[in-house]
Amino acid sequence: MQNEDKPIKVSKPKKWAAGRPAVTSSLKQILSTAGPVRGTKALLELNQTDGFDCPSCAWPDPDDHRAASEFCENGAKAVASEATAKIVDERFFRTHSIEQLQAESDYWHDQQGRLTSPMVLRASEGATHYEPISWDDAFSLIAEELKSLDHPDEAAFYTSGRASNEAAFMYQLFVRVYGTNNLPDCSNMCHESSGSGLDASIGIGKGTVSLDDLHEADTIIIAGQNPGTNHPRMLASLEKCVENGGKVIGVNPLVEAGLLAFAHPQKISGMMNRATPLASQYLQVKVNGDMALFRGVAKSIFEREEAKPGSVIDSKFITEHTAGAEEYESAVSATSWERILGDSGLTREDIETLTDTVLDKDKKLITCWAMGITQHKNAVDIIREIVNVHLLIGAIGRPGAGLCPVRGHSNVQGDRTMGIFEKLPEWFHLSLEHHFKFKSPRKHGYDVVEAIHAMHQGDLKAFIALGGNFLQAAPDTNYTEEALRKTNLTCHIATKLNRSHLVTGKTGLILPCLGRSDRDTQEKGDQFVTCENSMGIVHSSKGKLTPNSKLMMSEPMIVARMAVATVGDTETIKWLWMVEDYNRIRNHIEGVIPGFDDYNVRVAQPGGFYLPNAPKERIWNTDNKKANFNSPQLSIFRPAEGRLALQTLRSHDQYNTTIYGLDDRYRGIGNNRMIIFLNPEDMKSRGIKPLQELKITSYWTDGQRDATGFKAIPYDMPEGSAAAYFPEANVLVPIDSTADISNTPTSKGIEISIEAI
Ligand SMILES: Nc1nc2c(c(=O)[nH]1)N[C@H]1C(S)=C(S)[C@@H](COP(=O)(O)OP(=O)(O)OC[C@H]3O[C@@H](n4cnc5c(=O)[nH]c(N)nc54)[C@H](O)[C@@H]3O)O[C@H]1N2
Ligand SMILES: Nc1nc2c(c(=O)[nH]1)N[C@H]1C(S)=C(S)[C@@H](COP(=O)(O)OP(=O)(O)OC[C@H]3O[C@@H](n4cnc5c(=O)[nH]c(N)nc54)[C@H](O)[C@@H]3O)O[C@H]1N2
Ligand SMILES: [Mo]
Repeated sequence: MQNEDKPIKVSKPKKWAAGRPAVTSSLKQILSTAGPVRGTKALLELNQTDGFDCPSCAWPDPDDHRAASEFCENGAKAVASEATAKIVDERFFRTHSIEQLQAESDYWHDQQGRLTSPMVLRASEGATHYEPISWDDAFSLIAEELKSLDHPDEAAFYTSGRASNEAAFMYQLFVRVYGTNNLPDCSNMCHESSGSGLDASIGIGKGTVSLDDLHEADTIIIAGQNPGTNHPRMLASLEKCVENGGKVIGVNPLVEAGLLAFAHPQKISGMMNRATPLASQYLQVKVNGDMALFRGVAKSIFEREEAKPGSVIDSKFITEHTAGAEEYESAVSATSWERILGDSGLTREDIETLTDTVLDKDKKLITCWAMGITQHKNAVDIIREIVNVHLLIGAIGRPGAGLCPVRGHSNVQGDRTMGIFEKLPEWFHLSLEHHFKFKSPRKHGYDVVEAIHAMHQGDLKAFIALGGNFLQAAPDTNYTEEALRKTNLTCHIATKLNRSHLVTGKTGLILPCLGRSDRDTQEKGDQFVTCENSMGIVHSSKGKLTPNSKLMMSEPMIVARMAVATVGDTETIKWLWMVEDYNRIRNHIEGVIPGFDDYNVRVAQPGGFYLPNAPKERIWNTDNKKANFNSPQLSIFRPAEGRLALQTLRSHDQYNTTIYGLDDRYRGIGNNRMIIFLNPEDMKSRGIKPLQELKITSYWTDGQRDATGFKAIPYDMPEGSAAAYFPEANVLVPIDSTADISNTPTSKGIEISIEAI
């Protein structure tokens, strides 16, 4: 479905990332999509202190020196996609039926341009096309539906991580005043496991390092993350670390070009394609072999300490700051080397070499991770095992050392800080109640997977989404589609057309909103919004481009209008007054959430400000006020005999469900997304030839799921593993296959078999 007619091209995977090809690719994309004038203006404003924040990933900008081109290839693609001059307007919907739109690919959808008018699909009345609707009527329709429900818990309010702090704060406030905590968000499918694991271990669900720490680290381990594609600006920090004498270690079943070497596109040497080697050691773990690897490092550390007491472990730190070290030591000694090597797929030498590096110099260790860790059944335990290793050597809360979950969406961390959370902590409810004088509901809401089930069972009747592409991002596409169709109302606040807009409840609404790059003018003049990046820095973002249509509305305004129509103003909450000047929203945020003192003053400073982060000061806000070791038995996802472990990942030409192109340049794939990477031996033993078309079957306790049309690509990866692209492979992810504790779909650990067709 995602392919154009051109034949698939397969070439050798690349050995380095960025350089001139990245610059050429960004320019090509921005010129063809946004045009020279709009495109150049957009790029010049991107990530400048007075410009707008890149809508792509959450990697921070340098605190001090920013190049005139402080963006990466994939940031440029994201901006090009948003800044396009093409529009999807009333005429577009008049000439394209839902059926026609459904037959088109996600790639085609994104290419059509920006949504510019509010539209309604009256599906239950047999409508075949979206029709125009006025903003007033759209808000009345939403309010009528929400007010007609038996209970506010029959509605759910999804958020994708691009929403600004201001939009997110208003949204969660509206939802709680309305009376529910049904606030599922993309985080539930993303770093929820990091939040759960880190909260239990160190008392905060966020990372503990800054860019300076990365630059001065002795060792940076990068596990389950592909920064060359998904956080390209991170490569500049890794290069700095290496130039300063640090080492980078890659942990990944696939050899990812961006971890091998980097040609800095803002340096002359980089533009000459001269690349700095990055990873000094590359560990091709088995899919889900990471917990065993980190346990192996811990075992080696204990053994070395025993051989030379007092030389390896940071006993002072452990005594002063941690709990559970003894249990952990027993758990580690009860784990055999045989098990560690079997589960990780690595050799003893691999693990000893890694331990040498970790213990070298001042033991300034940083571990970075992303979806290759968080989207597994035992994700929370893997993350806590990573923390265990850091605690053993005191590699947290000191310069150059700490934990670095690398967040995805550009403001996903900020949205959670603002209260987009179905399990909001009690202090936050109390603070909202104190500040706004209303009764905040306490019953926990649905997360993403629970919301899908609730829709399926008829318990959720209205689904409103502040951004995102719920249908394509969620697991088990067919089941999710059935669920969405059972609702009365689906409503998407969106910038671009996507497949979720085509699978509606009885009535479907599309509300076109401004994006990051668009100028946002309200009653008191042009506004800026604020975002929090992966390192807890809150900074401003001001759109500069003229919006494609006067009909488009800002997200805070859409939320305010929805709230006015549904719950109305109260003594303390004046919705429209708040959006006249976003400083007023920020004043309310300051009144509710700690760490935002003098918000408007501090965020006006170039670069913004850091939110407080207790573990950086070695303060642990856990129940026992200690950093906690976690001592479970080793766990691993192991498919049955003859089956494979499938992980679903991103190509170089996509932003989650938004497909910018059909190539995956670093992995050597051109013109096609319907592929499955396989180990050559696994192919041989099954008699599968390169490019042969396969049927993939996934297995779960509730039965099997099939997907067809995936071409086999032999690739350097451990036996027993397979990889296919998200979202095409989401049909295979069973709805109930989720991580323990965090309930995140196990998008990186799916049991499959393959068969030639
Ligand atoms: N250009 C671009 N940028 C993005 C995004 C995008 O789609 N495009 N998405 C954004 C979002 S929301 C997110 S969350 C991040 C995602 O950033 P990543 O987490 O880097 O994204 P994935 O492609 O899912 O990559 C997962 C990596 O983990 C590896 N992996 C899979 N299973 C395992 C395992 O068991 N162990 C180990 N060690 N590795 C494993 C895969 O081989 C792959 O390299 O990027 C953000 N930035
Ligand atoms: N199998 C599998 N599934 C996965 C993953 C995986 O690795 N494998 N990754 C998961 C992860 S990490 C994530 S974060 C989720 C992503 O889930 P989502 O965040 O729901 O998906 P996106 O593709 O980022 O959403 C893209 C849509 O957002 C809208 N949009 C873009 N910018 C804006 C804006 O500024 N405002 C508004 N209102 N709308 C905007 C556009 O209409 C666009 O079509 O997917 C998850 N699903
Ligand atoms: Mo994500």
